[in-house]
Amino acid sequence: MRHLLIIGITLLYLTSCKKEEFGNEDIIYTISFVGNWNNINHPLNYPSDDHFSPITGMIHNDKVSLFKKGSIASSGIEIMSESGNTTILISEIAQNGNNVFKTIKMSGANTGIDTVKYQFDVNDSHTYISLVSMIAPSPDWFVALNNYNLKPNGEWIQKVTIPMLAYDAGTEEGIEYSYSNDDEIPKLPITLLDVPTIKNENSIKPLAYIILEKYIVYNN
Ligand SMILES: [Ca+2]
Repeated sequence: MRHLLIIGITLLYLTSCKKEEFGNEDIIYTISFVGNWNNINHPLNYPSDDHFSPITGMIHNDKVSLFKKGSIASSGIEIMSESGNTTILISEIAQNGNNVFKTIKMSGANTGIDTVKYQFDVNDSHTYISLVSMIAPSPDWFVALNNYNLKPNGEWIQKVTIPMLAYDAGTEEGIEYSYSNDDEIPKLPITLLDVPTIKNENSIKPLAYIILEKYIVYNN
């Protein structure tokens, strides 16, 4: 009985110590956007002014999406993919209310192989990340990480490298690296990009990767 009491008091002491010492946990991720778009991986007509527009997205739950493959692009996705301007896309993200925890606003990559870093926090109600960035110059092409769950099976991912997929927004014609093209009328659904311009050996090599790494901050 006495032993049980001592064990009980010891456990209570350790538990209270841990709380006092470490406090609440904040889950933070560092994110690296790593460009992989160059004239070796994608040699056909490679442009001299290659870059990625501001990288924009959100931390959210499973009730909302930044975009859906097979659906018509929103105005925000259309303008982002055609010009790189994300003003309307950011206002669309805000319209999701409490389904979105954070809006991500990263700078663009100055060349196709630049790296851009950022960090963000998450919570148990908002475990998904979505990101887009225009492939520039292009008609309406963008790279994306769409609806990626950072806490599958109840555990936060420690570190992961994910290839971004390339999409055609379906809003502008053209198969070359060019800003000036006719509009698609009517608009076509968003599809995975399938043009000769950035194909290599019959497959599209990733134009960029996202690296996500978790760390924990303790608040007293
Ligand atoms: Ca297009």
